[in-house]
Amino acid sequence: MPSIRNKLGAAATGTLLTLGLALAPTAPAAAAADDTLRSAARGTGVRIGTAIDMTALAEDATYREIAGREFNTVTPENVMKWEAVEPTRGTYNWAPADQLVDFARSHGQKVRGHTLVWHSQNPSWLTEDAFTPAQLRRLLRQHILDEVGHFRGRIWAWDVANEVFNEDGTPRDTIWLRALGPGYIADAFRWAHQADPKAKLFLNDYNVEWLSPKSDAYYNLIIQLRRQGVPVHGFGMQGHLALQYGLPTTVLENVQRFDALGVQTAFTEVDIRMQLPADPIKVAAQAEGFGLLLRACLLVRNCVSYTVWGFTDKYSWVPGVFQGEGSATPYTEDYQPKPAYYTLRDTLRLAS
Ligand code: 9MR
Repeated sequence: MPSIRNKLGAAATGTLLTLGLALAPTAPAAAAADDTLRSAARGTGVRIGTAIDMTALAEDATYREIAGREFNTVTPENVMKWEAVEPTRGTYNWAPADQLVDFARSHGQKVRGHTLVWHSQNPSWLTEDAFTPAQLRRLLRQHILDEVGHFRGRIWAWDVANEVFNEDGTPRDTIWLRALGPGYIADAFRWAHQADPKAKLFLNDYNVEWLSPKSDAYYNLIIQLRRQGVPVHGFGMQGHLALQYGLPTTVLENVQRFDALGVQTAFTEVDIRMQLPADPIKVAAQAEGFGLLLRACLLVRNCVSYTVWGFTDKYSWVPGVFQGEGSATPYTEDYQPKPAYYTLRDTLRLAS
């Protein structure tokens, strides 16, 4: 069977020739609306999303065009994190996050809010001062009520608590665990629910896409929270994979067990990095990985979205953090779709 890419390429070329037009070199930016990921996702019950870098969105017209055209949900990569919204104690800066919410609204996209309680990207005034546990609890409560309240009615789903477990399934040692004990997680969900009763509230982490002590910890936590009546609605699996460790084999079983609990699931930050340079085998393996996670999502009832952590290598976080690694997203730095892009679209089409 010819690849989707070839089939579409031939069709598109034919149409353009009939019209007497030349194929523009910037073919990806000029793709017809019906050839997009979001049109392929229509009818599948799964939204297709991307993290958005607000600087790129403001400065790069091609980035903006593809972001608006290909995806029907977006997640702010950084601008809703605590250090971004409250850099100085008591002074909020909502402007960049508001801009994203406006962009989403004008492009018919839902927004995943990210993230309310985390050990990272907290403002220095919060982490460096010697607050008492009672003060920290009040600060966390106020932060959640203020932020969720600010966006009330405009956020589809919140990553309420992010990365709260270690690899062995023990609670991660954070400022919150130390001061407030493990109950801070339930509190965070209750406060978020109070501030926006309609938003879907998620736990979110990496290395939880397969069966492991870490994903077991989330499975057990969700059971426990729901038994206590805590409003937890979903489990987000980030999906930061690396080809050199191999593709995981128990993703479907893992997603299925969360699905059976009756909570929503989502792949929230998918990217698949590799040791550079890329070569055709790595590129093919990467496409397989993107497809593997998407198929697992499409095969269960309550998996609601699949978000890539940036759609172009041009702004990916990976090379800055993992030396010698990169090429982790579905588009090259100059916006050429990779096999991973076509695998995503092909897979969505099979399910629609
Ligand atoms: O992509 C984000 C990058 O720009 C930030 O510098 C980094 C800081 O920790 O956070 C990155 O996003 C992370 C996300 O918020 C949570 N899961 C892991 C992501 C990659 O580090």
